[in-house]
Amino acid sequence: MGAAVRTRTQVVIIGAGPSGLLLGQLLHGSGIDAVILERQTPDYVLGRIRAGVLEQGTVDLLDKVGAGDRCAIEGLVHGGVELAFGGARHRIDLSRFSGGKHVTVYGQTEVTRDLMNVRAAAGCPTIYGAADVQLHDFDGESPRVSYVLNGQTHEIACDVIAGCDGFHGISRASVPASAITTVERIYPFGWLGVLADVPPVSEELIYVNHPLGFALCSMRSRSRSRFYIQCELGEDVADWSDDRFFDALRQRLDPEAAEALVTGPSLEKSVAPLRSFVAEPMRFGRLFLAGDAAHIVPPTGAKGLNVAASDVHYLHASLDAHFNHHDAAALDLYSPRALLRVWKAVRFSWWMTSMLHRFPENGAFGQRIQEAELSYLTGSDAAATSMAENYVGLPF
Ligand code: RFL
Ligand code: PHB
Repeated sequence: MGAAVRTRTQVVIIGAGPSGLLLGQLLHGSGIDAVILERQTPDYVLGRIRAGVLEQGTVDLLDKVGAGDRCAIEGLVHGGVELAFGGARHRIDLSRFSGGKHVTVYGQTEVTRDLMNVRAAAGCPTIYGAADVQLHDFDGESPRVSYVLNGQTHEIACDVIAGCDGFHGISRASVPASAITTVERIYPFGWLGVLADVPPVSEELIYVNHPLGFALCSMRSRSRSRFYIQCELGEDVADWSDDRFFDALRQRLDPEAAEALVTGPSLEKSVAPLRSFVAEPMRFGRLFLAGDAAHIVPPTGAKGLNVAASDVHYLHASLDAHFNHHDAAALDLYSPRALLRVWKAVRFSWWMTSMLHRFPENGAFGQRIQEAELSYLTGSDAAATSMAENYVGLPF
């Protein structure tokens, strides 16, 4: 291997998931140069089926970078969600209890595709297939990032590194253990998810608490559904035929929803573990973490992608003030501002998870307490208001 190819930019962004792509376009809009390094290919990134629910703040950020047109047309606006327990469904009127707000159902795959397209149209550089990404000297004023592409080593000098490389990325792992505090809760179950080209069970999402375990009927469009059921940790998808999955789902639904469930061949089937995780602080010298690189929430509150978007909003604000307004204190503001909102999303996601899943160790008492909480939530304006303002998204 010959000498490294050396270049320079203002910000190196590691990871071309939604966090990295959104940050890249916000920086572009502020005239700040950035290069994105992504380990995988574009098709691999687009193949991950994940989030489905966008807060208005996330939609506004997509609009701001010019990536919101398709979401405005194809996104499904939902003013409520349904909670099912004790064999019946109850609607939480999100709009009524949040002063007229709503969420938009639009898949993460499509968010990523739209961001990729605006980035390509703007001619901004993303390097896919970047192997062996390494972060250097971010404790000083002149950080560098090296990577290998097609056998050639490259090195980019920069002012700031943005670690947007997800939970298993290299950025957080590069921070000395003595400089970082992490807290974690691993839940004793996972979600088995299926994507299928069948119409949704209902107009809105149905979150189900059932003695057999949690279930969720979500959607991507009027003809494509996304379903989840609570499963054992380490469950092998190979053991779950489509028939077995839909039978287990149907058992957890109320009679009307079970009747409305249309089944069809799965387009995708996967198991996800459930975890709450926060790394603090979110800044180490000239390295800033955003999105899943810094924190994970269980998907029950639909918060992961949305809190990634608010991180990116705060990080962009700090970088804009630093580069364009020479504000010496701006970089210090990022981590404390972002963490305030992160912890509220962590709390809400933990609460939704605790209320809706079967925890074997809590037994019959735990199940009855959950049903009492759901009954209170669906019968009290005060409780419904608290859920609604969190579900539609706290302000940022
Ligand atoms: P991502 O999406 O993981 O992207 C990180 C990118 O970094 C790349 N990478 C590297 N690149 C270079 N060098 C390295 N060493 C690298 N290591 C990693 C990766 O290839 C990848 O492309 O993180 P990001 O951008 O922070 O985005 C976070 C969201 O993906 C995540 O929070 C959500 O998907 C969470 N989530 C949900 N969030 C919601 O807001 N609403 C939902 O309804 C929702 N549902 C979900 C979810 C996550 C789920 N799973 C599978 C975890 C449902 C599920 C089942
Ligand atoms: C999804 O559609 O994938 C989805 C929706 C709501 C959640 C989690 C996932 O809480």
